[in-house]
Amino acid sequence: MGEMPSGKITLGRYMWERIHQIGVDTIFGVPGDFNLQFLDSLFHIDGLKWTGNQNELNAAYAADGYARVKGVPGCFVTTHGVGELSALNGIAGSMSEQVKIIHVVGQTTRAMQKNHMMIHHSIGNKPDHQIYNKASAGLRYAAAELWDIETAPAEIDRVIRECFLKSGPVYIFLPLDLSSEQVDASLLDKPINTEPDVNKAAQEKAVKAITDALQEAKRPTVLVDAWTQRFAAVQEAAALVRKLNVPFFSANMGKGVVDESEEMYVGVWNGEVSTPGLKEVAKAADLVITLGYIPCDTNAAGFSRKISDSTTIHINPHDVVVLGTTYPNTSIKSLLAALTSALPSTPTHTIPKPTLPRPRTPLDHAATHLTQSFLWPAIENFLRAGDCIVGETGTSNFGLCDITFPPRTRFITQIYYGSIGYATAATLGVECARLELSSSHSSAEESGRTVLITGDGSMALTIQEIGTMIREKHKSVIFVINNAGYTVERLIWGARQPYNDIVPTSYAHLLPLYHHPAPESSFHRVTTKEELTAVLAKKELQSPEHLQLVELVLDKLDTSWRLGTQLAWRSEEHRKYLTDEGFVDTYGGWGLEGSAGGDVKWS
Ligand SMILES: Cc1ncc(C[n+]2csc(CCOP(=O)(O)OP(=O)(O)O)c2C)c(N)n1
Ligand SMILES: [Mg+2]
Repeated sequence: MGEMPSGKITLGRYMWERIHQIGVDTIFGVPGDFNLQFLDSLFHIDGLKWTGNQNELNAAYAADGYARVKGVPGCFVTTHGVGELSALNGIAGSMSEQVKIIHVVGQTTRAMQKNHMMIHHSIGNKPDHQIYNKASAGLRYAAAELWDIETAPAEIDRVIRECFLKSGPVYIFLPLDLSSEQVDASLLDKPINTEPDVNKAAQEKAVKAITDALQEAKRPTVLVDAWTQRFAAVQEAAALVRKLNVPFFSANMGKGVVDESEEMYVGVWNGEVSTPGLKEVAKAADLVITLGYIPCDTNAAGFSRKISDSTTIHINPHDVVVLGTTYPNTSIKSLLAALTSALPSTPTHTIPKPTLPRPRTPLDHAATHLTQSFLWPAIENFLRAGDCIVGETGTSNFGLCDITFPPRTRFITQIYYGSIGYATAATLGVECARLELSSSHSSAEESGRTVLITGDGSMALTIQEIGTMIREKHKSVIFVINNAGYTVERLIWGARQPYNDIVPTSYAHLLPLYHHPAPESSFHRVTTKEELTAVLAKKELQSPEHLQLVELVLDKLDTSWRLGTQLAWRSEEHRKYLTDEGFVDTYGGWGLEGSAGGDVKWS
């Protein structure tokens, strides 16, 4: 952090100083005439950097990726109306997935607002300039609707604190004229308290209830999920599973939150869509402790991970539910630390780690062309410790959930909100954050790489952000699955319908379009298994000096078994649809034992 300013500073400067103080070093966004002046003041702050985006939706996604990796809010700036509205889908994703975001909106001046002036970007003859602010009201935890210079600094501080406590988006609406008014720089001396208040009495009660239940249990297990990461409790979760020393699992969204290289880690417990043997081990538990659990369809295999209240403890971000009884007003990070220290140093349970059956052999193992069943194990071998893996909605997320991650992996993906295009633009923010964090590592190997795996349909939505990555000299490795369209949608409905096709794209032209410095050696097209093996071994991908783009040509009816099985599980009719349409059935029978369809009412 640079020298603290003294005397009077503008409100714009005050806002950036506050945002920088909480650990934000990169600001994303798109300029507009209602934010330009206060954008200038961020360049006066040592260590604070502007990374402009190709559009506001991408800015929101990039800020989201940044926040997930750095553990501090992602921050981006837009302009009145046109800019702030374009970002809304990204903001909703951060709301849905509990990602800390500060969205700064440069608004029209207060005089323009009071006089309902017909300023560009407004609607009607007597425009309400706050109409766009109202549009985002349900998609944020707090908003500083700044108007008065006396209260503005405290309002900014309030929403920054809320951003940490709620772990989600907050807004700062800043009328352009107000941004240049002056406030005391001494207000910066006292840092914003971003820690939640801990109700010790509530925490003690909850810890006691959990330890009592653990005493009773013969075969407890733990299921780690993503809110643990969003609410900054990763280390506490790792300490807990180590001290408990019982076999534990992750949900799809919780992959990599606790290292998969941990001694007692078993794998991804995804209800009926789990590798053979795994769900039997999970079901044998007489007590399940969930950490930061998200039981949505895409994270619970179509609601097929049945866990009953009477045998479950949910440790949620703000409360704990022990066998159906709720203990409110807790905070996951502090609670996990207290729980771990309350456990005996010699583990109560001695449950050996289960031995699972050997991996199945895919029916298409003899094919020479590239297949999904060959791709994912190859990606597993390619990944290494410290990598940030960004996965996209589509076949790629399901493939990624099928492989084991090396230590210190961070998995960035929107499995709940699932807005396609997210992953490509988020990759920009992920790499910015990874580089900021890795400046403390001694070697490039230790700090890993940023690896994006996305689909052709998804990438099309946000493809321009690759230009920003090239401009920023990022060295991320990007894999795009070219399977001629929306395969995941084909699996759901309309296998061969034209609405599931996309515009054929020549990926070889992408890097030159954005002035990539070495496009020939950085673009790789793969159609066979042999080519994939050769490309993954190249030094350009192992230790990239420039951004790398790998086009993976796959059949449009090929899918990762996890996705096929999740859909086949819905009903016998759907299983038949998949077979009749000729989708690749990796292991036969769609990987299901017995008949499909649970008791979920889908319609
Ligand atoms: C913004 C948005 N629009 C539409 C959808 C619906 N949708 C979900 S997945 C998908 C297709 C993804 O295709 P692709 O990225 O090519 O992945 P594939 O399954 O082919 O690997 C679509 C259109 C969505 N989730 N988000
Ligand atoms: Mg596709």
